[in-house]
Amino acid sequence: MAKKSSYDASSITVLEGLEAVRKRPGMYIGSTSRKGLNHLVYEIVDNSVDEHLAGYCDHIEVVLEADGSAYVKDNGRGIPVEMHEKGMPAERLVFTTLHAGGKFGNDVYKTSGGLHGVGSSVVNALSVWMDVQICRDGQIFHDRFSRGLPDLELSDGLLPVIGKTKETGTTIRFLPDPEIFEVTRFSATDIKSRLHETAYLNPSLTIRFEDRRGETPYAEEYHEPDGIMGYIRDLNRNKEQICEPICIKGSSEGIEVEIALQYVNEFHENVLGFCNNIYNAEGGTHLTGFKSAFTSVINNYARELGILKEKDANFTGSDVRNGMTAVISVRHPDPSFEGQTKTKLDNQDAARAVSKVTSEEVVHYFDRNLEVLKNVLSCAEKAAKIRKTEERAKTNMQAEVLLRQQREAGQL
Ligand code: TSJ
Repeated sequence: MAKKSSYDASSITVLEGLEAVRKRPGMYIGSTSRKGLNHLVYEIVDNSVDEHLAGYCDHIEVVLEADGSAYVKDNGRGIPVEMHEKGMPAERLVFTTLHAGGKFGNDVYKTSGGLHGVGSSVVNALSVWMDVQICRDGQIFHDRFSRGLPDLELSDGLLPVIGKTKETGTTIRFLPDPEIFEVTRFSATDIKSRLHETAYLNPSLTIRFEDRRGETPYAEEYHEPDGIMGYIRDLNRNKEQICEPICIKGSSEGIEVEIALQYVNEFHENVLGFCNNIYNAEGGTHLTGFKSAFTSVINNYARELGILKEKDANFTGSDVRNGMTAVISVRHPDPSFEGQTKTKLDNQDAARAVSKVTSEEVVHYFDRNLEVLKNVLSCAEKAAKIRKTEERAKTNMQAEVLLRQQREAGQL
């Protein structure tokens, strides 16, 4: 019988790492609810998106299988399989070491957010099994794990080859562990929505989704060559549009900024922020930078055009964003997050970069599109009028309450 090699220092580290993840899964994936379960898929997909951002992958396939497992397949270069200095193939390091991502001397790696940057080893630790196929150098390499631990003995530290191929790419299959998760059924709705979002943010990527759990398989493909402009168009699809969508781009301090916005006939704003492809539910510095710059640009125009007179107060931020749908997407080399769910961008340089790009490019656009500017200004005027009426009503109400209180107290 082939004996497992005795535990050396590196396998003890692996065991400790896996144990920590399985003991406190919430620390690594947020929760063990359906949300945490879906996160396993996002975490794996984000690795393929990173490969896309590095310039080597334009197709990703995500499949939910009838047995409760999922697989993610890409046409990238394939995870490196050669022996690493730690005494195992690079691929094994990726799946058994926490924070192993980005250790291949490839700077572009990890441009996408990754789930709190924890990586595929966490998904591995929280799966009953994980199966890896890598197409590279004309060969198909295979590896397999159970609850994070390698199943296969390697000879000379080489991964087994199970076939030949002309293709390159990575396929990861995994079955989430029911010992860990409260529910083990992925939400197709949530996963589809996230994949579609990823497609909007990566215009040259195609993502195919398939759900094989039902009686008849269901498949859908996401490819959004218009990027965040297409996102805005679809968010506003069934709404009355007040102006054409506006798209601005630029970069500053090494931060790339892309903004798409459009006004619709509604009395609220919908401003979404993304950093390195990850949605920032709690907003952050990119949104504050955009909002302050946009507000001051609009106020400057309003004064120039005499819409605001000398005696008038400025429009407020929410006046100028009344009816606005916007997507603010930044690429930051070293993002940091704060907040309850760590989804609030915290970098001050992002605020400066977005503010600079917004001031310059929005002015550039409106100077050439006065009709759009007029529509935007009339949205702001309408909002300001309503706000002032409400403020007056509130003041009147407070005065009435005060009067009544004084009357009842016998003071009047
Ligand atoms: F993380 C993961 F293992 F879960 C995973 C990684 C899952 C999936 C579906 C795909 C991937 C992945 C990794 N796709 N493509 C890559 N690429 C690399 O890891 C890679 C390939 C080549 C080189 C190189 O410098 O030659 C460097 C890297 C990081």
